[in-house]
Amino acid sequence: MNKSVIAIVVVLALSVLFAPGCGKKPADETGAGSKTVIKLTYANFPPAPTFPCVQMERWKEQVEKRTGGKVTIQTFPGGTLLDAKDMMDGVTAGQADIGCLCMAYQPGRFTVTNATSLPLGIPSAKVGSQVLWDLYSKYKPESFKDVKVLTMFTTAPSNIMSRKPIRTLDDVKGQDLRASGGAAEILKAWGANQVGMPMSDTPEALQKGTVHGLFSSVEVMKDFKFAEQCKFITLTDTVIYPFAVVMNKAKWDSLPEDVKKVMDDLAAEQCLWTGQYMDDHCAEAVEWSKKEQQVEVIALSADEKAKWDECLTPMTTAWIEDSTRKGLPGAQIVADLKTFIAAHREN
Ligand code: DTR
Repeated sequence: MNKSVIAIVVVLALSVLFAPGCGKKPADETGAGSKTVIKLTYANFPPAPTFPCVQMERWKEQVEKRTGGKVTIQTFPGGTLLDAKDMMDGVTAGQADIGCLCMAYQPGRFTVTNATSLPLGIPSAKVGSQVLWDLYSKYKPESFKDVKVLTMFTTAPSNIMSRKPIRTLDDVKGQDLRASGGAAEILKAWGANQVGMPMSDTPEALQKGTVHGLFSSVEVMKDFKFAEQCKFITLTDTVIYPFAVVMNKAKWDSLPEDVKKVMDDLAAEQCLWTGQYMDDHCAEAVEWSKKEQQVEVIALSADEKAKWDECLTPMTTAWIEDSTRKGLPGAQIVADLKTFIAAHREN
């Protein structure tokens, strides 16, 4: 090899070695032209058309837009990356950068935020989501210390969807109905035979006849086509289910300040957006169920509703006692919840 060839080889080797960022980039960052793109993964447990995934796509779109393409997010609906009960631990361990979890599926783990599932009269997902966010912001519970919380939201209040009509408290007794967390406690208080499982397992349970109905927000009548099997909705308008979107702590710490700001600024807005979407979608799903699936919507008379509500009165007192035993300010949490509900109800 003559000297000039050797010189060219050396120059080429050096230029590769000292190319910007070469050999130092984390595995999830790629150079797009002169710009470094941060790639994040986002896991979710239910199927793509359902509301937790609709809000996930909206968050992704907003973050990508507001960071001017600096961040791209790959979404994994349907439990393809993490499923319902593995979400928190999976994100903490870094199996996904971001994950969406339903806190009601792990009642003992998220005691403070699951207090939103007490029968305190949250009237809508919009109010519920803001109340949950206020509660989280005030108490910053221990259960979230290993992750960054990106947003929170709730479902709309739950109603009973069933194969058989449920018109009275007597009708609900002994019915095999599916629910989780605070909603499960409410079903038990009414005397139903409560069966616990995440929403993602419910289509199969209904199909196989393991359960004859469920207790949830009613948008699932359309999104999961439960209206094909459950021809009755009994309006109880009771309990909401709280959700959280969390990010791996180390991943969060590695993000540039401007990206963190975009995500922080989006937190409360996303919570409100999801609540509003949820309420609108529930109304639409009920209309669809009546029109397309001949579903009957059963409204309880005031006298009948009073009987149902009476069964729930001891629950809040019991929760306060239990949480106080665990060292939490139970009575204060309930008082705060009532204040937040009243404040957001008026907006
Ligand atoms: N009501 C809760 C949470 C929930 C409501 N709609 C969906 C759709 C997809 C997943 C979860 C949920 C529940 O019954 O599990």
